[in-house]
Amino acid sequence: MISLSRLGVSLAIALQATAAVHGQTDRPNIIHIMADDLGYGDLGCYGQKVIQTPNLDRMAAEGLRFTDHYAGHTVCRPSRLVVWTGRNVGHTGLIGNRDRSLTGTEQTVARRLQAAGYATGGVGKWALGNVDAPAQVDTPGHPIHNGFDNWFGYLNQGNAHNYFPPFLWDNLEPFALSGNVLMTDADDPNARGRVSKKRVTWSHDTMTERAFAFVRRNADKPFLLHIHWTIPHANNEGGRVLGDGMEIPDHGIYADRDWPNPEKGFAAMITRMDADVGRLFDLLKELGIDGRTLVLFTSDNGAHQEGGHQVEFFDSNGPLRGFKRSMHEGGIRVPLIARWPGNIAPGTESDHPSAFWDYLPTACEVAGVEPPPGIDGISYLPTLLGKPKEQKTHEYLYWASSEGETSVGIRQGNWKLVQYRTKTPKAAKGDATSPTPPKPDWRLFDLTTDLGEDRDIAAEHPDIVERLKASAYRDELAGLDPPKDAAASEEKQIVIALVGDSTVTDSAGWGLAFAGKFRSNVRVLNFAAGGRSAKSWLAEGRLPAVLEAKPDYVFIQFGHNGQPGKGPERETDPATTYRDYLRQYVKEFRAIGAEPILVSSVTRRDFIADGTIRTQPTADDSYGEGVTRPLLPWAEAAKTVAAEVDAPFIDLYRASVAYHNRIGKAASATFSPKPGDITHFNELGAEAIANLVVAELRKAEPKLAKSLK
Ligand SMILES: [Ca+2]
Ligand SMILES: [Ca+2]
Repeated sequence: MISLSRLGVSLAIALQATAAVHGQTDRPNIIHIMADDLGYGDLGCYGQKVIQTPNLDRMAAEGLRFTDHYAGHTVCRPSRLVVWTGRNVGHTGLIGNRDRSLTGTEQTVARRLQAAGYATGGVGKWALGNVDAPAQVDTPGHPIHNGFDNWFGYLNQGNAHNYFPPFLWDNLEPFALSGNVLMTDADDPNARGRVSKKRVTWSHDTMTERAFAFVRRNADKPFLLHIHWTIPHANNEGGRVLGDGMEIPDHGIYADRDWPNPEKGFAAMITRMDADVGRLFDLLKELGIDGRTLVLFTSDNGAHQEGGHQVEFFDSNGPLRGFKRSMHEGGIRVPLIARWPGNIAPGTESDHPSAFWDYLPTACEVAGVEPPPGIDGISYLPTLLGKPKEQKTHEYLYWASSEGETSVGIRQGNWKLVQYRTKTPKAAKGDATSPTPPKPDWRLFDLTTDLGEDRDIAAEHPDIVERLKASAYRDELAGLDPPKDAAASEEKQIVIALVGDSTVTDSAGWGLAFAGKFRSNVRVLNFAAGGRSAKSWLAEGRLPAVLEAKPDYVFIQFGHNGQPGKGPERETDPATTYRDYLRQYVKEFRAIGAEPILVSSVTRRDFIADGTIRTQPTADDSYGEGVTRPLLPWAEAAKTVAAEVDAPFIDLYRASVAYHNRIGKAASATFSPKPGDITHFNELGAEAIANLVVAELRKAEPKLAKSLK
């Protein structure tokens, strides 16, 4: 029998052991290196015969090489969004290089680790908060509002084509790159501000030095560093203007080769990047942190054929079919090398099918941090540690693309399903001269016998085609066409009603953005009306329409509007009156079997920069005529009633105060329709607040949260 004291001792030992793995000082560093447009076949350790990559080959020899790792997407921005959020494109909804900004509410990998005390830094291409001018820079999409202490590099994805830009961003400040001068429209209109006429300082070198400086600066504490290099991507505009889109100071060891210049430049970029990887490992050893630093090396999508580079010149896609913009393996399968001396066995290899959305949970597990809910990723730490039996696997992997001739890719085990578009983009727009492919089709390949996806065997295995399709349709992933099938429509339909003031409306509030968060089995009906208080909304006879709609859930949020004297029955309810009305609302909705969800109002106008919750109104909160709005008491009323009647409560007040404090006034201002107004939103603001509601909903009502995308 174990005595209590013995149990105490073993417990203490167990706790010490945990602390040794995840203690403040011993927590491992993570360096995530990502090249841009580097193909599966571009490295020696992945079969490259010509381009020299001795340092990455050694990294693989000292660590683990994944043979079946996939990017988040086949082009830059959607792939990066997957890295940051741990969700595949079926859930991020971004399936092409369209503009997209983070809102400062996403639980990025950097935010997660930053909150756990990690120093967080990044260099390279950001792409999810595009800005050009200093006046625009402080947006909620900026890395510093999404978990990074520091980001040095490009914010604008298009500008990142130019490797000799006049400046890069150091957080919110422009950092001049000496000697570089942009072409103007007078020089060449095709330059589009992305080609330089004076090319002196190569951005890759500056970003690399900044990455190394970050490592030196943070060597004595746990850190997360993203080195998201921009090479060997082409300068597409430079290719058109100069005839060579491979921008590099010199061709190094390839200068004398009998190759076209773009191929010399392509090879030279990879070899130069490889040398920087070698320097990074030298630095980790010099600082004595080599053994407690996990380094990952990958590429954001498959091989490119741009700027004069031909995929087959060096066989950049290796044995795979297709390249960037394809749902075939060559567009999405990428190298992943992991090195972590003492933890990862040298010279090992894994064919565990994994993807970019697995990075976030892996990084969280390595850091001893809980991953956020609602992600698609599965940590591949067991694979890294040589414990394949403990490795959880994906039911399937999914990609969808709005670019190129293929639109969807699904991998399950050895099977790969690729959907070809029914029509060429031109034909879809009604151009009769554009050739239409013979058949809209799903093509099936067996990767174990046909890695090059040469033989479509869909006709021989209709059951497998249907099974893979059914999984994606069941999960209602973005990019599927048609959007519904029988399985999805059989699911229980849920109706949500929104009741409240302007902050909840589709036009000025979070209603519309919130509706977009649910799968198609949920209908969100918006009954909110601007300028109403809980009392005036009811007095105007709006309740019967909600009851008729037979909602399953009703979200109720008043507390921002209700200016006195500006319309029939409009008045400002004191918090105590609001409380009484909420009780009545709850009774009405419960009577028809609907579950009320009480939401506290968003924070108003101003917020406190030290993160404290304001409980007393100031002069700024006055609506004039001597009426001053109560602040927290309004939200507290919702909380009180929720507790009384045992209804779910979403504390949007605290969530929005914390959010505004985190991103700061300048960034907050970018999502309001007019300066100083933080209760009415433009699209970006509505998205941000809807994300807060969703995050709180996951905690408050997990049953309904299951229907979120
Ligand atoms: Ca890319
Ligand atoms: Ca090939």
